Amino acid sequence: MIYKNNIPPSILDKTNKVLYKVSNHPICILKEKIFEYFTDLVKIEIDNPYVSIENNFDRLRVPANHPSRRMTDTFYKNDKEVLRTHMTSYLYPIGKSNTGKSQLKYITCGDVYRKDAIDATHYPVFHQVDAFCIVPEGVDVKQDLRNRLSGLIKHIFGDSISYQFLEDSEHDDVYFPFTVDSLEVSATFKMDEEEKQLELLGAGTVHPDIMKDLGLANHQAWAFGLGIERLAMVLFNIPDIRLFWTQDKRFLNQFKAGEITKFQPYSKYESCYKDISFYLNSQFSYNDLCAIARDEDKNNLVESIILIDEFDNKGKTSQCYRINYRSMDSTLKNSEVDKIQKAIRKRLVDDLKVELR
Ligand code: FA5
Ligand code: MG
Repeated sequence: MIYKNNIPPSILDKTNKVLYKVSNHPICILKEKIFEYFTDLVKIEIDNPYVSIENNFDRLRVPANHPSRRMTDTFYKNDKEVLRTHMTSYLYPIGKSNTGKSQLKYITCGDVYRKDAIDATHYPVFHQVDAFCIVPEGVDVKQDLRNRLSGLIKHIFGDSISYQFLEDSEHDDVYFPFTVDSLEVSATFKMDEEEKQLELLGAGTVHPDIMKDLGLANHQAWAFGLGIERLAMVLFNIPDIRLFWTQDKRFLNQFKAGEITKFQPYSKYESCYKDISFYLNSQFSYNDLCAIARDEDKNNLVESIILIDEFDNKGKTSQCYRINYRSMDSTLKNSEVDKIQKAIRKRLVDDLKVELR
């Protein structure tokens, strides 16, 4: 597989924003709050978001043919480097750097990049906190991890949140190639009068092969990675993940360093939608549609892409997607929306070979 640069300008533009260091931004406020809880871990921040394919995937046992490696899922700089898709990509370089001293007790934070779905809780750039901690002999690594995570959630939310541990022994989809005894934590909370369930973090015991690779074969360590936006949306009551990137003063001026306050909604700019219907072929995937939309949507106007209708006709499957448009920073221009929609339609035919209806 030859990987070429597939990083559009709209994404490149995000790589020097370092929101997690802007002290009155919700991302940074929450990061500080999380860091504060882990007093025993060394804090490490690496601003350069480019990492080697080896550290992002190979060393973490991500199979060579795993879908997350595709050009439609990951931003490649070239055939050696990617925009980090998770903050776990430092496990090997940091863990290995102190060979002999096994200093694997750290917490890190940074912006990560994925060609993901487009909706109110997914964004191609988001922030993760990742932590690793070697436990002393005799300590139950699983129990220690669960205690720490419960403690963290209490530290952030107090008792006002209900959360669940989803264990890999009970849920097949809870899986990370770099951990065993993996688990996820999800939370139930109310937003806009609606009860919502949101995945907050993934965690587990670092895989024995990786410990061996680090020269720590006789040790055990736990690790976890959480999405800051997800927690921040609940904590600050922020309804749309794109707001974290707005330049609107009505958003930015609401928050103060070190303080957790509820977001006061202000009137949104109006939205509009355009539907697109087509007969699928076997190649088509929703992710490819999102990837195309993201490419053509240079100014982040696409708010969501939702499947609204599907039917079978003479052995062919037809789907209809609704593309919702809204700008966070200005009034939509019809001509701009039309231009994006037209470009998406064209690329659906040219690249994905679907039959438009
Ligand atoms: C990971 O990225 C693992 N590296 C986490 C991990 C670390 C597991 C160490 C075990 C040990 P996952 O892809 O599930 O896992 O992402 C972690 C969290 O990031 C999710 O729980 C979610 O809160 C957040 N997240 C994932 N995708 C997005 C997205 N597109 N937008 C916003 N937040 C996201
Ligand atoms: Mg996940």
